[in-house]
Amino acid sequence: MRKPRLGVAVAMAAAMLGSAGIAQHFPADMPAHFTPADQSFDYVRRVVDIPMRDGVKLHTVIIMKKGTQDAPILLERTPYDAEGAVKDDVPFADMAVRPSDAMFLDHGYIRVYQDVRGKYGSEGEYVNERPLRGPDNPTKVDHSTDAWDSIDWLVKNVKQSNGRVGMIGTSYDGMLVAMALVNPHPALKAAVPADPVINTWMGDDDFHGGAFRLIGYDYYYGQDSVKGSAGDVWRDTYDDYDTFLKAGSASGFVKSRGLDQLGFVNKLHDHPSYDDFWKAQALEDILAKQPQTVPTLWVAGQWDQEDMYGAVAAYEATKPHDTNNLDHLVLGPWYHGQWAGNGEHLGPLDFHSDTALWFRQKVLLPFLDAQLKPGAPAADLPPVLAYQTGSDTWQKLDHWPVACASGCATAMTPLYLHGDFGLGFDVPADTPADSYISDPAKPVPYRIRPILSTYAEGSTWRQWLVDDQRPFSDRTDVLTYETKPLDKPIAVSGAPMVDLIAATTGSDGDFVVKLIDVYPGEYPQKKEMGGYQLGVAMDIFRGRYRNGYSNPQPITPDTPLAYKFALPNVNHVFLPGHRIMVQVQSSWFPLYDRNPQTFVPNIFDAKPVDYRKATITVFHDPARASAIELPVVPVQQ
Ligand code: PG9
Repeated sequence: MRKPRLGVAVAMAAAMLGSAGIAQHFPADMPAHFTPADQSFDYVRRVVDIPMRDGVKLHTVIIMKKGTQDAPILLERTPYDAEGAVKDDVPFADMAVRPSDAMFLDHGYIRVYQDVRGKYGSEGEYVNERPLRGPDNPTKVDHSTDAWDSIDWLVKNVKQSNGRVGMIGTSYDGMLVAMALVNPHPALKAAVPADPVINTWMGDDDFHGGAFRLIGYDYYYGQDSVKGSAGDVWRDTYDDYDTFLKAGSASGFVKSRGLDQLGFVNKLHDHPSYDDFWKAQALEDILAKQPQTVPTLWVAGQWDQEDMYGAVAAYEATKPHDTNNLDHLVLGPWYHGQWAGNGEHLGPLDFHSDTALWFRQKVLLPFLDAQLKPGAPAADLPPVLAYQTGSDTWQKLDHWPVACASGCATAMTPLYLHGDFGLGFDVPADTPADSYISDPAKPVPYRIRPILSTYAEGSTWRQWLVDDQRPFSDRTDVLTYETKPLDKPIAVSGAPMVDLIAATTGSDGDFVVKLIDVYPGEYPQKKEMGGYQLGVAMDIFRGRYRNGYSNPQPITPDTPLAYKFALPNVNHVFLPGHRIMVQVQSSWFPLYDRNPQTFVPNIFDAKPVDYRKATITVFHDPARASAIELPVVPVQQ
């Protein structure tokens, strides 16, 4: 081979050295795996992939303080990122986890977080709220078996464990606790389902009174379109009132954003009524058929804007079969999940102490210690611990509800709508009915506009249930009734029942009824609360379901008909000088989809032509008395 010229030779040599030559001289600054030097940290963090019975491995993070021995495990299963729940780059356990979890680590617990199938680090398929095995789930696995397999592995493989496991979680995670109570592992000794999703059709996240909660679409997009989190569905208007009005029906919104690629979004559309699909999953019914073996603390928030139904419904369903008094209910003055945060305030309400911290230290921890630490004292816990809003006191109760229509020691007390927009405990005189026009083109907003998307920065979603209802009380499409100022306190403990006699010119329609505590016009204790209209219990009912949630039927136009439905549970005292108010309206947008007010088979698919104005008439004469049945109870001094 002939020798190349010098210049060419230099160029060839440089090319031959190529990237290998550079790599030798410039090693990468980034190691393949960085291992933090964490020897001085006061905790141990371990990440494991736990095999389930079908071979799928679930990603699990275990954290405990160094020196932890013979300790109980507190397990949380979640679709919201187990690794994200435990930082790995801070030196102290108390900084590595949420403050509410730090308490457990400080008290010698082993805290475990696990990604559910198909989310974040876990293998397998993600099915939203995967139903328990049965008609809606023909496979061999569900969240009950996954909890069982995980607990089994943990007690056998975490050498610091004392063999006793508790489960805790809020919302979706609370639902996972409730599911683990179905055929529970013998090592599961305590359960804390907090604000759990128990029946998403009957009053938790997706439907209330048969009306569909449009705001769930951000959640399903965020959770179900990717393995991690996708964030919010895109918007081209700042105000969600405009966004959803522009989209038309729920299906209009779904199609405009491509959400029909998501399995659960389609299931919602295909099952608008309370059919066998939902009935088979109703956790309160499933649990009521289970022998109750695990001490359970159901935690509910009076102003839970997401899952206000679940905890109380599950407690009420299981309690009659709970011969060993294993079940307890705590009802706090909280928004969704606030029990784990700061409980001094909610919106403008000031509780004068941290109700959530008190609950965690004085109720939750003693309850778990008693079940999970052999030798710990029994917790002094009544069947029901309910915060009474209005008086701002905790009350120990023997049962829940205290008053109800049947089966309670105390019966309900009707509070009647009167003429001249009055409200009182007497049967109304023969007064003419009141009417309003409900226009689907101008639905009543559920919050003051602009309404930011639910989880957007700056959104007041968490506290909206305590928003001042005054801006709505004088709308011409809202009927507002109120008592005179009270001369003595009136305490309510249970679920108020709406008993409305109304007619509409349409063939379908919604009724939103709000039970409100009106503060005195001047309120020296807190000036800005003067005249405040505080929603105590508010909900919606879709008229097509007046003969049953499985039986949608058109409304006969222009005919007085009875609309009966339950409002959320309350434990409240209306104080002297306050008034009780009831507001009635026919939309609550865009929290709930608009009722077209023309009967169509599936409201998700309503066409523009179906949305029509209707005149609604509410009656209050002796033969057609409309009332809110209140669970009035003696005032505790
Ligand atoms: N309430 C939330 C949820 C929304 C939709 C479906 C399931 C759960 C949650 O906080 O988990």
